[in-house]
Amino acid sequence: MCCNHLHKQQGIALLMAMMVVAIATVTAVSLVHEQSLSIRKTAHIQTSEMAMMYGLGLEDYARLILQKDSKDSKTDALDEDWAIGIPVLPIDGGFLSGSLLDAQSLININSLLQKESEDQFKALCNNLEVNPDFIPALKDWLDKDLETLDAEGAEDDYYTGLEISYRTGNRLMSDISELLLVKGVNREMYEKLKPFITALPVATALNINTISAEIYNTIKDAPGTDKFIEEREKDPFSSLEDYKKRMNHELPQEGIAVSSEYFQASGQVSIGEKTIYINTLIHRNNKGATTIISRKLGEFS
Ligand SMILES: [Ca+2]
Ligand SMILES: [Ca+2]
Repeated sequence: MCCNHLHKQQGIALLMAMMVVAIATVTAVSLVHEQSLSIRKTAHIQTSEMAMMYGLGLEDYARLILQKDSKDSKTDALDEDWAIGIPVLPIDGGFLSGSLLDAQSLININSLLQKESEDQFKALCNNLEVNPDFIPALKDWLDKDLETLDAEGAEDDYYTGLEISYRTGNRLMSDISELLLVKGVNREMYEKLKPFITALPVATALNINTISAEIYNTIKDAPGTDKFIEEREKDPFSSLEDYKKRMNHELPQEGIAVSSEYFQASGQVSIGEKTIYINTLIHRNNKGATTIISRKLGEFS
C-alpha cells in the first residue's frame, strides 16, 4: 500500500515535470508567433489566448504521457500514469486541471453493426431502463444502405417526412449527440446513456482493464462483477487468456481487449475571470505515435 502510494507520488511529480515542459514549448512557439504578427491585443484577448495555450499544453502533455506509456507497457489499465490525472495546479493568475479517460472503457455506438456490440448496447439499455426499441433505427442510421432493417428501423423515408426534415446519417456518428436525431430516442434516454457511451471513428473493442462495473455487466454471461473488480485491482489482466485463468470464464474473442488506442483528454484552465474547457480525442497507434482526432473547446467568462 505504502509503496503504491509512493509510486503514485513519484508518478505525479514526473507528470508535473512533463507537463511544464509541454506547456513551456507551446507558450514559446506562440510568443514567437505573436511577436511576428506585432499586433497589439487587449488584455481580454491575451487572457483568452494564454488560457488556450495552457489548454493546448495540456493536450501535448496528454500525448507525451500516452507515448511514454506505450514504451512502458503493452496493456492499458487504471494503475498507469496516464490514468492519474492532474489535480488542480496553480498557474500564473489562475489554475488548471486535466484528466485522461480511456475511450475504450465506454460502449462505442459506432461498433453497433457488430453483433457483440449490439448485444452489449442492448444490455446497457435494459440495465438503465432505457427502451431498446430504437436500436434497429440506430443501426439503419449507421449502415450505408437505405433499406430499413425491420418495422422499428428508419431511413430517409421516415426522417424526410418529419416536420423538420433531415436525411439519415448513413455513416458512423462523429458525436454521441447525433443519437438525438435517431427515431425513438428522446433527451431523457440520451442523458441516461451518455455517461456510458462514446462515438469513435472506427469500431473498437472494450478494454476490460478500464471498463466500469456497469459496462462489464453488459458483456454476455460475464461472471462475478465483484471478483472481476477485485482481481483487476490486484493485477490488471495481461491478456484474455489471463482473464480466463483467473475468472474461470472465457470472454468472446471479438470486441474485447486488454489495451486501448483511443483516449479522451479533458482539461480546464482558469485565468482571472476566464475559463476554458478543452476536450480532445487522441488516437495512439501500435508504435506509440499519437494523432489528434477531434478537439472541442468551450470558453466561459
Ligand atoms: Ca499502458
Ligand atoms: Ca442506412
